[in-house]
Amino acid sequence: MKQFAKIVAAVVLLSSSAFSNAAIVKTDLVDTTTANMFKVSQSNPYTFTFDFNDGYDFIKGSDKITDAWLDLVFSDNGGSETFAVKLNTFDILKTKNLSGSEKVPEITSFLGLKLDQSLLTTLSADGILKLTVSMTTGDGSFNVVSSSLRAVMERDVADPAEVPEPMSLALLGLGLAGLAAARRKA
Ligand SMILES: [Ca+2]
Ligand SMILES: [Ca+2]
Repeated sequence: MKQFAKIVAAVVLLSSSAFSNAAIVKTDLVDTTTANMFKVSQSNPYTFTFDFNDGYDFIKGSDKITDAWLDLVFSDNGGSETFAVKLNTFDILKTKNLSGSEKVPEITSFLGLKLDQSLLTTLSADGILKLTVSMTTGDGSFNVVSSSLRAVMERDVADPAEVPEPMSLALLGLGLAGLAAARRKA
């Protein structure tokens, strides 16, 4: 009887792994804007809407976005200013003066700003996030060179290659039954 219980447990384990035919497929999504040196001043924020519904293989309500990062590239050619970057209403970056002078304009990059869970949930649900870059102090300006939103999307798919055929399952069952019979005889 003990032996029989072991065999039953083995069959249940094999069946459950044979039937777990769903697979998660990961895809990288990237939405990039070249902002053409958009000039940000106190009266002129830069806005851009990242939208994975527009030309991407993203199924709203079904696919999940599990990770995402914002990349920003700015340039400045002098003056003292501070700025803030929002995704929707969430402050993702607040920083001090960008370096660079009239003689030596400089490019400053902020790469891999990781989105927190609340932003991931929103992005996952809507496929959309609105970027706003505003100057908070200073009376000059700076430029947005580019901005990118990179995301990892997960989709549950049934993988036909992993679906066992009824015959092979039946053979497996017969094999195990045979094994059990052999053990009982021994
Ligand atoms: Ca400036
Ligand atoms: Ca500056």
